[in-house]
Amino acid sequence: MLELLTRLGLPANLSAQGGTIDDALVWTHILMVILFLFWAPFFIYTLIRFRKSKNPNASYKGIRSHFSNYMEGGVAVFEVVLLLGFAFPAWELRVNEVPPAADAEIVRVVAQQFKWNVHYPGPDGEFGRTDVSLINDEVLNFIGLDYESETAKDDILPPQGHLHLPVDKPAIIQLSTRDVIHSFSIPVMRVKQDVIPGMRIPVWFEPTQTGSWEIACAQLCGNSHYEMKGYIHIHTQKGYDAFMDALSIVNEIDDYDLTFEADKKLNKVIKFLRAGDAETAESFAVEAKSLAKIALQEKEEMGEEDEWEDWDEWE
Ligand SMILES: [Cu+2]
Repeated sequence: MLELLTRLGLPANLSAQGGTIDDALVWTHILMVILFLFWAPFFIYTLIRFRKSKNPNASYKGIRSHFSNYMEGGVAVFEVVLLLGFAFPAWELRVNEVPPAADAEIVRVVAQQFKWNVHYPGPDGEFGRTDVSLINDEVLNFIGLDYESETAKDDILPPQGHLHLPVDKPAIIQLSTRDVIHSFSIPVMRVKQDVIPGMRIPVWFEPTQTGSWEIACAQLCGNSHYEMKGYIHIHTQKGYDAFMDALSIVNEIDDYDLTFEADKKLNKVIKFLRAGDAETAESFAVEAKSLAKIALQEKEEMGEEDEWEDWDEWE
């Protein structure tokens, strides 16, 4: 049945915890197929058997047998089994058996019309303070990060719409939104969660395969809802570590002329993950990291003086 559903368009499950969702899907479809095989012929039979030309007058007695009661009872029992046997345990796994934070990647995702903002705590493991009053799209501070706060200094904010994670490690995503209700949906991870204003809602999943897939917004959130598309990139652990280190250094340097080469390699990582080649992606991530380190050295050697010299020329 799962194979049939996959052929009909169900995306592959590439997560460790998604199997419970698929079980519930499969058994729901089995019940529906059984119901269809009984009800559809029965419906056609009644259309012919009780047609107006043969039955000009309605029967005031109706059916006397209890057969239909037993059938309805059977369907109800099946539905109880679906709920108690599949849906409740899947939900329990999702909300009660969250992996311990120490063994997981913890990332914040902040939704906005019509983008996904991804926020990593950086090496210190602590998210910098955020405040809605600090949100300023013109200086690209989409989540209102307080750059004055000590814990914010090492935070990593990749380009909007790109979520990076390592393979075979649970990820806990803390969801929040700047504006309206959105819905964070990654079909291949069997994750879909509404993002509600004023709340921070955790979801978790464990990717089991490297590569790149789509994140969708599954809640009609405004007139450009259709373009609220993001990407989830699953790296090897080594590739992920190097990629995040490189990204962190590039953010710190904050000078495109210096980080141009490293940026090019970072783009290559994404390109190769999309093509399903995580090994090549990993080697590009390692290269990006060393290029970023070189750029950082260059910046330090240049020092602050040069910047002021440039400034004088303009005056
Ligand atoms: Cu949305």
